[in-house]
Amino acid sequence: MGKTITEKILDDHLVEGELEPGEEIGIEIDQVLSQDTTGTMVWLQFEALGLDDVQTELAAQYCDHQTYQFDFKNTDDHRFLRSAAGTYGAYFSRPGNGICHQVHKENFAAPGKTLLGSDSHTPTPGGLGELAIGAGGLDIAVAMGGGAYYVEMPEIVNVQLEGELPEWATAKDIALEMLRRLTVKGGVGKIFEYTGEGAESLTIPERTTITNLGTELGATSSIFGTDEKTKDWLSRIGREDEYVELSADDDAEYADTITVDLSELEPLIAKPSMPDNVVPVREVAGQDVEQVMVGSCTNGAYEDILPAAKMVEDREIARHTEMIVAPGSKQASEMLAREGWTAELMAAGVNFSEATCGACIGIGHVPASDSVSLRTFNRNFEGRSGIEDDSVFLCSPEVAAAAAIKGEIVDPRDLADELGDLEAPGLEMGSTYSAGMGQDDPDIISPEEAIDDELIKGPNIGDVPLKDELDSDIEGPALLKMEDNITTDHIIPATSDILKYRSNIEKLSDFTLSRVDETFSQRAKDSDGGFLVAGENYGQGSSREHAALCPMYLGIEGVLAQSFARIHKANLFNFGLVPLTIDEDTYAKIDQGDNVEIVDDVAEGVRSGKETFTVRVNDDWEAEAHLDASERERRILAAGGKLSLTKQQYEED
Ligand code: MIC
Ligand code: SF4
Repeated sequence: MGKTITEKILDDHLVEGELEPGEEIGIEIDQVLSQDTTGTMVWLQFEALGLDDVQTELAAQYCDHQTYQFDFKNTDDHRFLRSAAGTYGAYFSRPGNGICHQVHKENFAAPGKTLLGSDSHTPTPGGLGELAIGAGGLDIAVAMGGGAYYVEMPEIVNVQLEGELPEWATAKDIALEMLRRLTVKGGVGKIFEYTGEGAESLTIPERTTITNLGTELGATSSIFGTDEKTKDWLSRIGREDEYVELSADDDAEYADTITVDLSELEPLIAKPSMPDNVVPVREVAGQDVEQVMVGSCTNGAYEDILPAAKMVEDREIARHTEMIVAPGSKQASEMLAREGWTAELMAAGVNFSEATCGACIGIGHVPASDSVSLRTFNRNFEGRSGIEDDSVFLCSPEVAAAAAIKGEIVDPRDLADELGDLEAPGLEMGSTYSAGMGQDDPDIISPEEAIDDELIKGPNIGDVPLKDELDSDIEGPALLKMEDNITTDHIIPATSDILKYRSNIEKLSDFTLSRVDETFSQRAKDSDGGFLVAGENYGQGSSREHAALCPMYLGIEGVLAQSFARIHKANLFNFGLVPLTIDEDTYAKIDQGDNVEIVDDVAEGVRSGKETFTVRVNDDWEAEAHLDASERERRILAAGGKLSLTKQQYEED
């Protein structure tokens, strides 16, 4: 039987298990990446594991989320990361050099390789044919130490792209169409493989926009094969020798096939406050827009910003609208400057941000109260922009630029009719990439050029908390009951006042679930253990392991939810919290404050492979709760988390 692209890469990297959907597999990791806000824990855990050197082909540490360094704590974090990269042998990308996904794509991502990253949008270089997966920091630390990465073998779904995009429809609209059809849960347990003549017609920046947004579907990863376009892109940046041919066999078998006819697509937009709240732009046209942002790790390449620049060239953006370009990398900023587009954008009234995540997580450019912000980003979860009742729409750079010109949401086709001289910019590749970036970039410090050879820890950098072995009796109050689709932004928000504590769990845990209930962390501290209760897709969004680590630190022992997001569930195991699945009726019946007792011996049940546990609520009624865990995950849980277990294993070896 023929193989899919994913199966070919997995076959080359498989160290344990079989490629059967649902089975746990262990794979060898070639490259790892981490960023500043998850990276501090990655290296603290690497240190706690007693590891000496990076064992993967390549590790790269980026500083991208908190580059404004509002507080010395951010700067100390960055210095600690530089010292860790130097001490252990990773590349270090300096603050301001750009967002990890864009910079990694430009410098290191290579077809046929595996990449594991402590950020949920790690799958971005899937557009180049790399099999890239997001995970929690502890998984990254273990992989960097040479350990395999374990994941449930996903179903491989083929997305057949037919036809070609019409004028004004873009790669962003392909991704938004996928979200409209499948929702934010539609990709859980899946890898999407994009093939067909439509896929071949897309350039690398367009493909990486689609693979980046696969994360919003909840997918394990998304990938394209390689072809002339891949070769051309790699040769533009002086890495043509890294090209490998990669395509699915003609008789490859997929779990499912989704067909998207590109010629039928039109400009789309995701309304507040979920990326799957997608409608045609025309449906929401006419709303006043106060802010437009073009950039981020989704649409922050030079080729993403260029269409917006061409649209505003020789025009002025509306007086009451602010337009900000937030390039994904310094490379993109540099090319815009070299090719004259920075001046054009400025002349039109556009402002620039440095190449940082910034506004995407509520750091800078917070929208005014009760106003509409149009962004080319990938997430618009409520409150993420830095203001609680925000109104953030997600769209393509073309739709964003059209709104900036008109001052209101408008389908660019209608704006073109109205203005008479506005042409669809189309996509043009840049011609001034600097070749061999990874080697020559002054903002990337290679392991050979390392500045430090020991860790430098400022006063805010804390220790990694450890949990005891799993108890036999688990009983406590349902400390908080939450709804469906609770994001990690709800559990541990990412705004600047909180982000500075990512390396200080004691402080950070005070903010746990504060966006849902301000009194939560105090209540958890006052209680001797307890549970969280949630609906479907609990923990969707980011890879931040702090969303499991902080509840663990506060003494939470388990989460009862209707379903879990993939990375968050793995993080719960990694920090020794029991993730139990309950049905809709049980969810509806449990109230906040109810006493929940797991009737069975939990430690024994976890060890022996027990799948169904009985929960007794208020000594009054009972229900079933399920533990869906591999043998390895059970060992992790029983040991009180992956750090304890891995340390034990290293000691035994
Ligand atoms: C995000 O987009 O939510 C983040 C901020 O990049 C996170 C990582 C983090 O919380 O540090 C992610 O996507 O994993
Ligand atoms: Fe940064 Fe936003 Fe991308 Fe996360 S989604 S990596 S915060 S730009």
